[in-house]
Amino acid sequence: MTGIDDLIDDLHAQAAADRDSETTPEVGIIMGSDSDLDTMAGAYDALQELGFAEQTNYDDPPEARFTFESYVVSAHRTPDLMYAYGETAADRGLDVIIAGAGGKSADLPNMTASIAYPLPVIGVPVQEKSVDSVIGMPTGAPIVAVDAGKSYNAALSAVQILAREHADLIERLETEHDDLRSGVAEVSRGLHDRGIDGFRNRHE
Ligand code: AIR
Repeated sequence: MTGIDDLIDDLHAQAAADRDSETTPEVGIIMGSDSDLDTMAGAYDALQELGFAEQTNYDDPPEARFTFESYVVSAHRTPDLMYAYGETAADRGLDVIIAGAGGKSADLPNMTASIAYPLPVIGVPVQEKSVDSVIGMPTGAPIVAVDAGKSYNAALSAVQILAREHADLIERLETEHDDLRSGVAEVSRGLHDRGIDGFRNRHE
């Protein structure tokens, strides 16, 4: 069984390893519980669509140039792991963190933002009732956040941040946006040309 101390030790060892930034994940996805996974999977979908690969072994990066990693880190059950993750994030090569938590005490995003500062953290309130606790930060302690459940947008925002440094990501974001526009065009024409009944029954 993996203990929390082992996870914490691994994070510190990775931070000390001083790896080339091309071999480390650019984006870290963390969530308060594995029960958040369905909601946080939107970030996974967006990153995959933008050509990011998941790095599951820090010492053995995938071939893709851009990668992300994912962990469960609970602000309340494992505050020591949260602290270690935030504290080592920049030295481990991360450029941006996407942090999701649910419930009324959704403190992982806001606390990680404070610990990892000045690394940007994008908070995802997993439920509507989590919004206030994710975004309610005092002056001088910033967090960027998306609406409840919008982890897909959190990933797009993360890639927008990365794209300031990596021009080829701009093109991927533009292609993503063009696909979105084509999708609207397709349903718009379908709705108009088939009419409402025809559109509703189009798969029959
Ligand atoms: N949570 C986990 N540790 C601290 C907090 N606030 C959040 C999780 C999840 C919710 O509590 O992010 O959305 C319920 O977690 P669980 O594990 O009981 O399903």
